[in-house]
Amino acid sequence: MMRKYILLSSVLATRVVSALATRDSGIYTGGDLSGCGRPANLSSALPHLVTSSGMVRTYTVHLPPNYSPTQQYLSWSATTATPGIGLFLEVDSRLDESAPDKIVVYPNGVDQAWAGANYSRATAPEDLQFTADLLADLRARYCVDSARVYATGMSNGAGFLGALACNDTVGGEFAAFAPVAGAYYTDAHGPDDGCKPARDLTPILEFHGGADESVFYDGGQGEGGYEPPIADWLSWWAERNGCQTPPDQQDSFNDTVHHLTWTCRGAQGVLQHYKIDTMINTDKFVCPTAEHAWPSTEPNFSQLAAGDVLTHIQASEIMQDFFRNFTRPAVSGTKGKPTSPPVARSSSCNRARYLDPGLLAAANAVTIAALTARLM
Ligand SMILES: *[C@@H]1O[C@H](CO)[C@@H](O)[C@H](O)[C@H]1NC(C)=O
Ligand SMILES: *[C@@H]1O[C@H](CO)[C@@H](O)[C@H](O)[C@H]1NC(C)=O
Ligand SMILES: *[C@@H]1O[C@H](CO)[C@@H](O)[C@H](O)[C@H]1NC(C)=O
Ligand SMILES: *[C@@H]1O[C@H](CO)[C@@H](O)[C@H](O)[C@H]1NC(C)=O
Ligand SMILES: *[C@@H]1O[C@H](CO)[C@@H](O)[C@H](O)[C@H]1NC(C)=O
Ligand SMILES: CC(=O)N[C@H]1CO[C@H](CO)[C@@H](O)[C@@H]1O
Repeated sequence: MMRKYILLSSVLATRVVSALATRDSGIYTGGDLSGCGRPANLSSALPHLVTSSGMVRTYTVHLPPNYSPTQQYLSWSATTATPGIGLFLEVDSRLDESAPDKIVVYPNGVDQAWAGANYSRATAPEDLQFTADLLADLRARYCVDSARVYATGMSNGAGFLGALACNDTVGGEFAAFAPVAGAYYTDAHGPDDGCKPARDLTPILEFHGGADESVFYDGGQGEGGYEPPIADWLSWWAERNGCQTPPDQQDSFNDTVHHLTWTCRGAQGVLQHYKIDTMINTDKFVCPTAEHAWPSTEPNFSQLAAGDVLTHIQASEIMQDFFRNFTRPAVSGTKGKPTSPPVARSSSCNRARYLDPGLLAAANAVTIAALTARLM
């Protein structure tokens, strides 16, 4: 595993050097390394506590099984769907398996929700500050490569990534974003709607079900307020990133999966999108048309909750390839100049399913099983 990681990082390093040959700034090297050299308790599955904006916030961490405190690791931060319990997404997305050589972090939302929705208890400034405080805490505990910190999330958690990508301080800590089925409440009114990305290229990969009945593909009044149409939200990011339009489009699986790729300021694939017309390729059960799920070729919790079974694509794998292509550039000299290529109607059925105590209990049982497996 470690050997594989080193190989990967040297491949990345090679690519980084050649991509940067024409720029006067290298990759970001200013990260806090105080957690390096500090032994970690590999058997602890307890959440970490962080006081942020006067609240005690929590997050759990999945370390690589052979974590070495002297090795700098990539880190993924995964914000959850409603209910915003980090472990729910951990089991659901199987990120720990998809990214076994990474530190994967699962922050918990306040009252199980992330900022932006009208049902969220934390405000966007509070959740942004929590993200900053969490990163500081993480770097003090573990050995984190600050040039390679990424964010993913689902639903309400993915919507919060929309706010994060629009933030020029803590948002700038992330090299790339991969929201799944996001409800972008905080970025819903056009390209200049207070969005201040940290750099002139913000790598984003969005996955969305075309028939999502919880966070509508075509936007409108959602469960937590007005949601922008996904095509509009993508067009705003295309504008912010200086992308060529229209994007390249590839249709697959009998024209049910559509992959859009934009070239932005000369860099290919900075903005990408998968529209999945139907999240179902076998049986339907439970609640037949919710389509609000983490795309996976193997059944999982959000699919079960949405009444879906299998999708044609595996989002966790695709986002890993995407993240691998991007590294956070150096702090100076990246904003406002031409860049070289980047481094590297709500369904009550669905909502009810998410909150169904039986399903939650099942999820908790799976979570406990996963944790037990990890302790062994
Ligand atoms: C590691 O974590 C486990 C489980 O939380 C705990 O029982 C154990 O005491 C911890 N070990 C150390 C050395 O802190
Ligand atoms: C970005 O987030 C920080 C919290 O870390 C906050 O203080 C700042 O106001 C935010 N900036 C924008 C443009 O939202
Ligand atoms: C949140 O917004 C939705 C959609 O606009 C609305 O139906 C709902 O009543 C709002 N809820 C609260 C608590 O404001
Ligand atoms: C496309 O549809 C045909 C006929 O329904 C089916 O046999 C085939 O397996 C489908 N291909 C894919 C990739 O889904
Ligand atoms: C990552 O970059 C490689 C090389 O440029 C490219 O072939 C691949 O499609 C990219 N992957 C993603 C998910 O963008
Ligand atoms: C609820 C559910 O189906 N969870 C599954 C998610 O995927 C993992 C790995 O395949 C399964 O072990 C879980 O049971």
